[in-house]
Amino acid sequence: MSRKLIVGGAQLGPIQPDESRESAVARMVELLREAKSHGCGLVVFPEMALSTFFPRYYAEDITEMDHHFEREMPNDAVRPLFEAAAEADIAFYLGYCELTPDGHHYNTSILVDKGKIIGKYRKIHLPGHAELDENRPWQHLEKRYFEPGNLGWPVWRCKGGIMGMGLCNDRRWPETYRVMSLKGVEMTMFGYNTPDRNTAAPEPNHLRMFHNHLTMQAGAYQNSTFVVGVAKAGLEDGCMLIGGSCIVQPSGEIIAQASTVEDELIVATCDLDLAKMGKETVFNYAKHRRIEHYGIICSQTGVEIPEGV
Ligand code: CDT
Repeated sequence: MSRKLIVGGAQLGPIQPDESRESAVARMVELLREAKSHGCGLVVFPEMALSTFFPRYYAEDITEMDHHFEREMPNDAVRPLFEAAAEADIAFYLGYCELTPDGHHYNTSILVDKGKIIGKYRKIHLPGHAELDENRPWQHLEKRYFEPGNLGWPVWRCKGGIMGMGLCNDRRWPETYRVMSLKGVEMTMFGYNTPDRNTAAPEPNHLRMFHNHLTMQAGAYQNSTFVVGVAKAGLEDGCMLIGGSCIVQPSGEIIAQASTVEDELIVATCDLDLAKMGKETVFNYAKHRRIEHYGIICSQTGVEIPEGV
């Protein structure tokens, strides 16, 4: 059986603070239709795809930001996306802000197939700061508004492959990839919102895009997985977010890349067996990875992969 999967990266241009969820969802449904016309079986949307990147704003009372959070998924505003994807038989990754019934706030992504949520991830690496920093032109208050994710890095069977999820800053950390890779991940998906400058340090701006691709290409190669990284991009309320959404194959090469900072679909045919090849040769862990000599114990080995639908 062929393990070729046509994958779409559905980059979104800016979502301004006054744009409604319904409007953002309509834009995503449009990209999903385009993906259908390319034969996509899987589409990846950005981190926080239903709202502006609100951690750039400070609120003393954090509940003032609760209107950016989803209390149920899907809800009425998001249901058209679930329905359009189910009708098109397209699985999708969606990043959004989750407010649980017992009051916990997470930066979350879900994997949806056939209209059902088959996987959920809550962001572990929350960048930025927790208190107002008046020296910055804008804030990055993820540590204020979110709790660290508590679900680990599971993987799921979907569309003939083994899928994993991370969110934005997670893509910069090798353990994100490695934990999922130890569970056999073949396609690792990230949504991101990355400002085009580092307001915490004097770093040349061009490094933002360089590091964006460097980390995902290295993660793909060293863990023999496809990586799909999808941006929310462009000028959001005075803050420029980089684009550069891309699909990386397990060799580390980029096989599709966005050329705008607007709504844009990128597409690549991904032969999932390419991930298998690396796992059986250069990165055959059982053969070459001698953890008894590293002096570390990895508690993540041997975890069973739950069956998807
Ligand atoms: N959303 C997100 O995680 N953005 C970060 C910005 C880092 S600067 C505080 C990123 O790693 O791209």
